[in-house]
Amino acid sequence: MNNRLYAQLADAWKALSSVTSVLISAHIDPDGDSIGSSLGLLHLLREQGIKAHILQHHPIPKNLSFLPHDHAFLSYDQPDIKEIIAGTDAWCILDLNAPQRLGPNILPFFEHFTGKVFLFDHHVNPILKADHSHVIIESSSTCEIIARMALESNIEINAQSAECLYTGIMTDTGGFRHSRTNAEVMRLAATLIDAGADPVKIYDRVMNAQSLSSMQLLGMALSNLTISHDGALILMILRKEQLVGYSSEDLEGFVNYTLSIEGAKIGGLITEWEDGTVKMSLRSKPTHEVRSIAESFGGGGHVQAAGARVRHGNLKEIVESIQQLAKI
Ligand SMILES: [Mn+2]
Repeated sequence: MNNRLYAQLADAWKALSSVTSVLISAHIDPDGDSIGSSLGLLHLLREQGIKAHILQHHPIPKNLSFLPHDHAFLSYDQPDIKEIIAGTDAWCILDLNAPQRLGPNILPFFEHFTGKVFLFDHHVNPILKADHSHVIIESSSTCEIIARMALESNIEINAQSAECLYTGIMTDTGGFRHSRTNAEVMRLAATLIDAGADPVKIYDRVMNAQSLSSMQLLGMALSNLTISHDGALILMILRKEQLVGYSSEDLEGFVNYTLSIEGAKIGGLITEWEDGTVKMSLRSKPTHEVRSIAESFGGGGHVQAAGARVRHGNLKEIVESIQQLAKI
């Protein structure tokens, strides 16, 4: 571990723990790391007698609501929110690199905030301006940064905080499987387990939370894959009669299965909805790209993860176009 990377965090904690009230926000579409780091930091601050609350665009997802969060969340539409923010000394922004990622319900408050801003993140190219910026791209997760800040500052990590921080490290490393998984991360996870995080319970609550109907729909989708280009392009297609009674929330994560098939380079989930909209969610291996395909349908995204929605689209024609546009 490069200790120099994390030694600076003791100064951040010193500055942060000298205030009386802190607001914490992370990115829209919350995940294990954004929720885990927000709650992990909240419990560290509250242990020190500092007032701390979380303000975010979306509510806590169902599979993370087991994490201790009593009186943690404020609502952006509660009548006294402006006064609360005006009385806050420091705003900690976690797990995001651009202010827009706070979401439209939070951004206007943030733009008018006059207190100190702290940024803790592990994404590249931070464009959010902060008084105290701690962007450590070598970190597995923002939860790792918060945990190391506590350890560098000789602050005891209480059981509530440990449970939240372990959760984000687990989810951002794909269950200790992705590239940032190393001996140091495993040692940190062990430290959090010693502090009270239960790895078996956390995995079960976070990962085994799919609804039965969602799993049944996945089964149907997997048994009807459309395969072309010698197995390099794999499309999961769901027609409107197959989607009766389902919403796009039920399809969370489906597209990832297309790339887990041996030989797949580009994968996609193409769905046709009752109102005539055809949606596509595309993924590729690092050797390939899908953004240009999404852009040709008026969508966009990242090089390896992009999407588009076509109003009044013809499913058959759209599938054929994707097969022609895919650069394999
Ligand atoms: Mn993260």
